[in-house]
Amino acid sequence: MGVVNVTPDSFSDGGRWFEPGAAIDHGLRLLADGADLLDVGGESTRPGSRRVPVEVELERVLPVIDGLVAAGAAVSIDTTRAVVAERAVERGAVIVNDVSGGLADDAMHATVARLGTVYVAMHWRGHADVMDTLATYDDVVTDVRRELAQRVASLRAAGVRDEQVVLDPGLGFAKPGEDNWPLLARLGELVADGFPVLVGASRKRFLGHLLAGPDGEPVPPHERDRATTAVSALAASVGAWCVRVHEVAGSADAVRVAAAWRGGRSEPNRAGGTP
Ligand code: PMM
Repeated sequence: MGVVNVTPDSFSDGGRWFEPGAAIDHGLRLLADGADLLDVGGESTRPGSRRVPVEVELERVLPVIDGLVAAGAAVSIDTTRAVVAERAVERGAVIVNDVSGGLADDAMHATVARLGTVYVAMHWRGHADVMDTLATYDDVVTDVRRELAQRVASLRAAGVRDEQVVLDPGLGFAKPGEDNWPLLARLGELVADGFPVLVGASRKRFLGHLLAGPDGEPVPPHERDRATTAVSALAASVGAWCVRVHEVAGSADAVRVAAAWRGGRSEPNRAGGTP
């Protein structure tokens, strides 16, 4: 899944693809790099960021969805708002990616039941302006799995079918640095819960801290792509269904390596066979 942020302020690529034409071109480049899905978002979830009005979110994402769907892309809409999800699906989006797992909008689960699309429920505890204050866990992996199970119960109660549901541990969301590593180390436990799992580690702060030099300064987001690729390979090797990344080419290779590694054999490239 390639990231197409149509925002002026996302932490790693804010402002770079803010014009619809630039965002569409960027999405097409990610497809050429091997993305199977493009995740279009119009609201930054950067720690500390403020919400944008719904009209602004719609104005940002709809023209970009139109352009990418017209080009044949499978698009997911990255939103916490039911109305944005609904309008995006009307325009051809096939997945609703909700970083709040439905907690930000009471109407979301019923909307997804009606739309019938795949729905990514991410682990979340609060909006970006407060999430850093909500990061208290007994055991982060157990707590995240339990809270995701509660999201699944809410989805079922709203009439969403299990086949629609993808779960995501929500790396970096109400999870400061060190809390992210147990979630990756024990990703197999989440996979074993039985739903497809999406992992969004791309360029996140905990990777910047991991790669810090002797001065302790985290490396900047655009220098975190090699580490992101490593996460993609490792996540895929324990059974993740999808990795959400800004730089696609490396991760596309990584997940193919992981698939061959897991299967003990290589599969021909859909684009025309192994070279
Ligand atoms: N992370 C971001 C945005 N959307 N969606 C899912 N499902 N999982 C994530 O981890 C996730 C997400 C934040 O990253 P960005 O600001 O670079 O898009």
